[in-house]
Amino acid sequence: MKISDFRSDTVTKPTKEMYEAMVKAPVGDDVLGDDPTTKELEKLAADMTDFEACLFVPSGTMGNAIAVRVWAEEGTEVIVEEMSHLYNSETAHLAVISRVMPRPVKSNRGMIDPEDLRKSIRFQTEHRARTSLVCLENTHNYWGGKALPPEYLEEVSKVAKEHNLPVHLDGARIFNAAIFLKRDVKEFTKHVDSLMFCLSKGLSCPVGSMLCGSKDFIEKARRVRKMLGGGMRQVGVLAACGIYALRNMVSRLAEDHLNAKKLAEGLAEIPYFKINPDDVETNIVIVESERDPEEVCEKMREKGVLALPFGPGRIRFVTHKDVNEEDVERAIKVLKEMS
Ligand code: TLP
Repeated sequence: MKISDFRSDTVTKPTKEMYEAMVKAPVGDDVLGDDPTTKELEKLAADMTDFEACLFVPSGTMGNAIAVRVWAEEGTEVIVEEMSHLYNSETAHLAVISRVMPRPVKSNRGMIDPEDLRKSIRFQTEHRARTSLVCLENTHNYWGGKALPPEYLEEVSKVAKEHNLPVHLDGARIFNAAIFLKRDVKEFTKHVDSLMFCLSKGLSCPVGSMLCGSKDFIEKARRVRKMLGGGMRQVGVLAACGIYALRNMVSRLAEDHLNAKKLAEGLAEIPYFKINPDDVETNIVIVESERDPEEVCEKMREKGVLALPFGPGRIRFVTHKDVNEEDVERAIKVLKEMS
């Protein structure tokens, strides 16, 4: 049976060109600093994001964990948006690896009000831990792929700077934000001190994320990556896919956004779903379901359509290069038949 897989953009398979690039990639031992392809990817990512340096890491989670560990002294507080991936879905590395206290702050569509941010910043006293870092997410996964505009990041950065705080951006899908808002990725990155973005999501690489920052930050990050067991050897075979993706896979994200919109329009017609298609900006579609999400997803699976139960009363569909308009139509048809 043909499968239409909307569970995540992480399910994307490498392209034929990526496999070819893997075969041709010159490699060396990257822990010894000898892998030319990884160096090329790190340089390309730094150029595209306008940071001094970048580091190839195995996953987005490790990239975020390293960033927090580098920026935040143990026993301090890290401000996180309440629904962020970093706070909710990275198996508590804030507590376990960095030994910091998360201070979750409410937001509207992933955007913490700068005034609320200001009020959440704490100074050290005999009783209190000081704030050491502010983390944001763009696009925002659990808010349904919302894109945070550069102007908002600028406002946040202003407040953070007033208090001498670095800002880390979980930009797992920053290129989706850039494509949706029709802005260069550099316009976002100039307002943050470090960025993590994923190659293994909509950009379709098999593995890998990039951590970007100053030379000093990346030097420290390299040590933490090694400590966490993320130093890799002939990793140029994977970096080669990243180079291909950054050069060729970014602009096509617009197609995923179009398909997500079409999917949302169809899902809006299902009687037991609630969704406003106007809210869908990028490639993530989250519907509220009156029927049990687990049961709905199981029934869809039987018909070859996959989506993820996404918390109480919610189901998430993600569009990506390996689902097309036909898959979208099929998903809507299957759901209509189920109602
Ligand atoms: N997100 C995954 C799941 O964990 C939910 C997905 O399918 O969307 N930041 C953001 C905003 C993410 O969405 C994810 C992965 C990560 C970080 C972590 O990346 P990985 O999976 O590479 O560790």
